[in-house]
Amino acid sequence: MAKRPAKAQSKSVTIHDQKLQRGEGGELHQLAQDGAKVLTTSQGAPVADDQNTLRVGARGPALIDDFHFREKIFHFDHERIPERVVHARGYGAHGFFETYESLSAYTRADVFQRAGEKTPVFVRFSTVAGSKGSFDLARDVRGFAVKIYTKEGNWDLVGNNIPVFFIQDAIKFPDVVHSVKPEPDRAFPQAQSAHDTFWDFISLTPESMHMIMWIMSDRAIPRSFRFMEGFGVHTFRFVNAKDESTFVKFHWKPKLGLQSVAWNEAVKINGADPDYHRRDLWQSIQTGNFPEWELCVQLFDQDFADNYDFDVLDATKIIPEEILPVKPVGRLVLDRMPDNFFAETEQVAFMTQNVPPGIDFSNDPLLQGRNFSYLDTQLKRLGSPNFTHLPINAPKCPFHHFQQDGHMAMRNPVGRVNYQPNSFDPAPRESPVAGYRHFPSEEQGAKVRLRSESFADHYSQARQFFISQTPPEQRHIAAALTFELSKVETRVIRERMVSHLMNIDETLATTVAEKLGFQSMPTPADAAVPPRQDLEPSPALSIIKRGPNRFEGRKLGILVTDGVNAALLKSLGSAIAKEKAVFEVIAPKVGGVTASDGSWVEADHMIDGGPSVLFDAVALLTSEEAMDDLVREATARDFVADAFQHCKFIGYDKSALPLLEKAGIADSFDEGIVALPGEKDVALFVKELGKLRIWGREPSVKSGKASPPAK
Ligand code: HDE
Repeated sequence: MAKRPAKAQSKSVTIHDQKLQRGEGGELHQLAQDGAKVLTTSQGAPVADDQNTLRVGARGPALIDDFHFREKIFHFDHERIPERVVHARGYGAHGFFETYESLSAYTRADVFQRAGEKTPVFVRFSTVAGSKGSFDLARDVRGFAVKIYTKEGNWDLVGNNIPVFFIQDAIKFPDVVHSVKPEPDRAFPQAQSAHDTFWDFISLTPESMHMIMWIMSDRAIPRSFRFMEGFGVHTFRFVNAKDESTFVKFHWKPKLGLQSVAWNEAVKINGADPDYHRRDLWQSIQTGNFPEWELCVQLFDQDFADNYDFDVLDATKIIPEEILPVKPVGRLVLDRMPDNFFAETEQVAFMTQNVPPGIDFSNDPLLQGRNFSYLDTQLKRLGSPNFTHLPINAPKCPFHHFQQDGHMAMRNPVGRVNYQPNSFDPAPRESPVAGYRHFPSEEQGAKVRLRSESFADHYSQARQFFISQTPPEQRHIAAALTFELSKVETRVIRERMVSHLMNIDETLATTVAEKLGFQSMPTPADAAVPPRQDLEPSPALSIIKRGPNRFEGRKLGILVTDGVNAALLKSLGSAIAKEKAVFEVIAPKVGGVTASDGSWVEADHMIDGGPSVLFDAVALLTSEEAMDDLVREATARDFVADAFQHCKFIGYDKSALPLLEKAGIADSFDEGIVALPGEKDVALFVKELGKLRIWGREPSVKSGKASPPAK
């Protein structure tokens, strides 16, 4: 006998004798029998049965009378909107911007007038190349887009975590993006620059060399959004009440310092937790550890611009902080996750052209192109010119205009007047005083398609970036280039790239060539302008030189077994909390373990689910009786071996020595492998975690040679 579909336990309502509840907005909700709100259609009709379609008899055909089913499936079929062409994968949060001091001497932007004033913001971080469902730890630039809801309109500072860009003119944007995206005939690789078309384009585009140095550096694999810088990239203008202009570059500096992961770690994180960056932001905000950045500005006048070594309109160049210091002008705090990812993070529409009075553009050809592009993209993606009606995109200040109608119009102008000029009070009027005034820069010249000669130096700052890095960071750049180019099948592209590297740093070029197995070195690429050798290193460009020296905001992974020393676990936990860091417990079974004093310790992960790549440092709090089993677990051995090869601190109870041995590091102890308790006080161990990595370990790991025992 055919099985009959079960009749749902539908929450039926007696419409004429219904219970009602008043909602937050004063609206009345019908209540089901158990007190929950009654499910309705989008037209508001109460639904009696949401488990079965309407049909003729229990086993008969479906009926088109079923408006509830039709509406539900129709809506589901239209749930997706086009993902962003670039920056498709992203994650956002709400917060506020707090102004430190009045900048009225430079700008009349209302947001910068009063010390201590807080302005609401929404920030969206993103990767660039991958699609919406791609993993977080791609080697890629990160978007750092900030919408500041000022009292004089929304200001969108749509930046990246790298202060330069691949190209100088917006007309090349479709090309660079096409080249990095999956190749069109085969639709792979996803979220990767390591393939022929990207490096083909890059090797034919010398202006990208400075960006290539950044993107092959650890900046492209950040530990979390919380530990990365943001940059407005372009030169903008501040304009004050007297219509005087000052050039400005914007920088966001993370309060907790910069931090990145190792490439081998990134690859493993992508498998273990593809949402690693999302989860990090979610967890830190949900637990009240609100991430914070300082907004800093570099301010300069026309005279500086005229005399600086490079063109300030060229987005492939920076002004080193050592030449022009950065001035902190406010702070950004993210303290609230969106209520709904789609409504806010997916539908937020950033546009570089959103600027309030007092902030203006320069002639940077990339910025000019962006100002043109972002409106199109929002119309395509959100499907209606009324995307500003979505709460996430609407200004939070009063607004009055005569735009009307169109798809999804939610607020048309009220009243009789929808035109200007008009003679009806109180219809809105323009205001020459309060209104946005563009800086009246004088422009002249022939109508040409021409790249300025002042944009021609493509190598000098690439070199400056490279020589500003510490030896481990330089090794990572060489390794990244080698990895990426090893995935390029066309030999001539690899050679072309190395010929560019020769104009940047000869040792870098020869290292990469040697690791790729070149038989001979190519000749250096033709350079439009001879690369300068005299630019001083800029220490501000190195992540390691500006290390945080504290473990605050980081995460320790504690591997425990039955019999874990309860007192040690407790003191480690409180030392971590004192440092304003967090820890998670990893155990053979996720249920937990019994500690030495008989207490039960809950685990956050089983070993397979909590590999050491997810943590900034690890501790092995094991017991002798559990060791026999533990050393036979491949995942436990990987936990330790990975922590070691990723140069992390490893604290261990002496019962864990057999595990260290099985992981192949018993003869390679260094200052980062610390017996607990004993060798060092637990609190001191936690303090030392602030060094984050023992980079000195790296060369021996790479060459497979163990370093000599430290003691
Ligand atoms: Fe974008 N960029 N971009 N871009 N960009 C977009 O707008 C574009 C550039 C950046 O979290 C798109 O809403 C052009 C530089 C971020 O929603 C699109 C050019 C920088 C985001 C677009 C550039 C950026 C975008 C795609 C060359 C760093 C994500 C979806 C001139 C300063 C914003 C969208 C978010 C997004 C165009 C270059 C940053 C297609 C034409 C340089 C952070 O409009």
